[in-house]
Parts: sequence; structure tokens; C-alpha cells
Amino acid sequence: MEIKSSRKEKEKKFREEGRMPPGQVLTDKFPVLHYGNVPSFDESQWTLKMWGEVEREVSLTLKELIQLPRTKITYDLHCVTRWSKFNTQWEGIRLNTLISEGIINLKPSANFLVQHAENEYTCNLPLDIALSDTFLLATHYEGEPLPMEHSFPLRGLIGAIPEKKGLKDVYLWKGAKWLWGLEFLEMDKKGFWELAGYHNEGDIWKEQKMAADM
Ligand SMILES: Nc1nc2c(c(=O)[nH]1)N[C@H]1C(S)=C(S)[C@@H](COP(=O)(O)O)O[C@H]1N2
Ligand SMILES: [Mo]
Repeated sequence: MEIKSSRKEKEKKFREEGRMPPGQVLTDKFPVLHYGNVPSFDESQWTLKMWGEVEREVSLTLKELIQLPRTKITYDLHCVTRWSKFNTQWEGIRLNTLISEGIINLKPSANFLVQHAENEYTCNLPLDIALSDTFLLATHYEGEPLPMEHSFPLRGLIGAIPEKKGLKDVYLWKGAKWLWGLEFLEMDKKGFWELAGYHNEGDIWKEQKMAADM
């Protein structure tokens, strides 16, 4: 009972602070949610591939990736199935860092990003969201390398940053676990859930869950 009421208290606090999107409930757990099985990992086979509207296609090994400068960001996570998890600490590489480090050079025609992951999971984002602080190529959670079930060695992560209200906040499905590819596109292309009927934009504040809500 005590645990339950403290959860309610926290929920109330985040609601009052304007951090609780409509239709969401707070969880203190970290649910594991994905389509398919947790994939196996073989470092000798693993690369992060980048292609599409880039000057030159490139692949990074895990060693190369983790040598890049990392950013620490605290996110509120919001899943379309209604759970929200607050103040989660992540560390990883910003898409902007890949550009500033000269790893990728985007063509002016690059407008969208599609993340490609194991088990044929994909998700799409407008490039401006992918370049903002709300999107991270995350390698660490709460100071540790990602646990297997939360997408070791890398995930695309999308979360809300309470102090940065001006940024566009979208549901967690728009970050791919077991990410291995970044495809830059001129025209938008729907991903796994978007093709299954989820809203293409997925704005958490507008509760854009299914395409029919548009
Ligand atoms: N590869 C992959 N990534 C995915 C998904 C998936 O099914 N496959 N589901 C998304 C959804 S809906 C959520 S809520 C989060 C869950 O991440 P977690 O299991 O670390 O909580 O992963 C997102 N990324
Ligand atoms: Mo989700």
C-alpha cells in the first residue's frame, strides 16, 4: 500500500510540473518491450552503418563508435502503451556529434532518418528531431553499458527533456533497440509501427497514438 501511494504522489508531482503527458501513468519499473527475441551479439560482426543522403556511406565498428565523444542526458520516457518513466540517465553519441566529428556529411536533401534494427524493426523521424537533444545513440544507462534486454550495445533513444520544452517530444517506439543502421532520406518512409497504424508523428503531448487520431 505504501509503495502504491508513493507512486501516486510522484505521479501527482510530475503532473503538476507539467511532465505527465495525457493518458500516461508513472512506473518505477523499467518494462522490457520489443517485437521478437533479444538478438545475440557478436562484436566481430557488429557495425553501425550509415547510408542514403550522405556524401559517403560509412560503417563504424563498436570500438570506433565508443571512442567518439559522449553526451549525458536525463530523459523522461513515454511509451505509447501508457507507461512513463521519469529522470532516466543515459549516455551516448548525438547525431550532431557524428557530423561535427566528420563521420557523416549529410546532403542538403536529407530530411528524414530511418533507424534500422535487428528483427527488421524500423522507425522514422524527421531529421530536425533526430538532430535535437531528444534523440541519442545511447550506449549507457544509469552509468553502465546497456543491459542485454535494454539493447546492448546500442539503441536509438528518444525521450523528453523537461527543461527543454520547445523540443518536439515523441513516444519511445521512435527509438530503435538493437540499432545497426541509420538511413537518411529525402522523403519520409514509415517504420514498423507506423506501417501497422501508429501515428506517423507520435507527439506525446497531443496523444498521437494511432493514425486515426489525426
Ligand atoms: N528493435 C526494437 N526497438 C524498439 C521496439 C521494438 O519492438 N523493437 N519497441 C519500441 C517500444 S514500443 C518501446 S516502449 C521501447 C521499449 O524499450 P525497453 O524495452 O528498453 O523499455 O523500445 C522501442 N524500440
Ligand atoms: Mo512502447
